[in-house]
Amino acid sequence: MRRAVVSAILASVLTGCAGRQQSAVDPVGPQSGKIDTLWWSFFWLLGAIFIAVIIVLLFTLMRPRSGAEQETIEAAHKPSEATDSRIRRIVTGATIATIVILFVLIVASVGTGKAISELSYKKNPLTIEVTGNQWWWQIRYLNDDPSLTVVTANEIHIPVGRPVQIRGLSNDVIHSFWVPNLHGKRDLIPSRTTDEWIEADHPGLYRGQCAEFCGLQHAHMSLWVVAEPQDKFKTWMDAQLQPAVAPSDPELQHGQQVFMNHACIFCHQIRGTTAGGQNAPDLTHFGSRRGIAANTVPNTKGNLAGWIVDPQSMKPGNHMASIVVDSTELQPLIEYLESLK
Ligand code: HEC
Ligand SMILES: [Cu+2]
Repeated sequence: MRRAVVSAILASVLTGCAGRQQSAVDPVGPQSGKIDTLWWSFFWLLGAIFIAVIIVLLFTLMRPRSGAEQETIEAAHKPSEATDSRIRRIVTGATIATIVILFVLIVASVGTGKAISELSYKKNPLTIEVTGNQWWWQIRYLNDDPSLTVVTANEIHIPVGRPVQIRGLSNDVIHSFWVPNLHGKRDLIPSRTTDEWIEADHPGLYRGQCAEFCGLQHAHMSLWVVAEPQDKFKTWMDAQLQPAVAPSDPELQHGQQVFMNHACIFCHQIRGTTAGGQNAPDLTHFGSRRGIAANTVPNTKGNLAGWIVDPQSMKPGNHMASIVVDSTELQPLIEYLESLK
């Protein structure tokens, strides 16, 4: 109860969002559960010490003193034999207690780190490669069969109750993958892979963000983890494996042509079309995603229009070029991109 109240206060201090509170003290998986236990043991132990110190301090300051006890400065500097040995006992005791407590904390901390890294499951894990880019996340579901590899951006779907191996990479600078409800921070380092394991015990929407300052738009580099039951996850996966549907509606066909006739194709890929750019978010199923530009804004037609017309005003410094799209061509382009479910 007490714990729930403190949790709620801490969580409400953190960002409010559509999903579950983004909070390290609201764990939904075994890894974050262990981190949460460690956090609370530090909190209660160190909190108790702090309160004990304050009580002793107040007690000393407010202790009534008899007139005889008012020592002169000289007397204070020359304590009697008895006082001297008492002080020595107290200081020795406090030093030993401090060392023991610090040792206990180190053991708890190292133990938790070890326990988390040993959760490297062998039973049927799902491997997802997460690549940090200034300032968006590329997500690839790896498969031995390349035709079953799924590429998406800024939104990771995982099945509930199944261990997931996150294989972290970076294309430019050091980023840090952090979904507090699921795990601690993990740096993504250029030309190195870092692995971590996550698992969600409950379905839900968990927000994550880059936790290592990575340049101008670091604060707009967030992601969603969508944990869903196995059957829903499979439906999503099957849809993602499909190439983009060829539009039959004339307006959507027009929109597709607009995309293909502009420089969009040099950066973005839409599988099933000739757009094969590899240095920007894959748009094959863009319409099914929740956000635009690493969730800087929700994915709505209005926001998409704003993004295409002037990406630099929405997310200054980001690496999407401002492309002039004729006003008559904008609407079909938006309709087309949003139809890519
Ligand atoms: C120079 C490369 C480049 C060109 C050309 C380009 N983009 Fe982008 N685009 C990007 C990058 C990089 C991002 C990610 C920006 C970020 O989130 O920081 C992006 C993001 C997007 C997104 C949001 C994707 C998501 O999942 O968040 C859409 C939609 C988009 N671009 C559409 C277009 C359209 C339409 C065109 C052509 C009119 C275009 N882009 C041209 C590089 C480019
Ligand atoms: Cu980053």
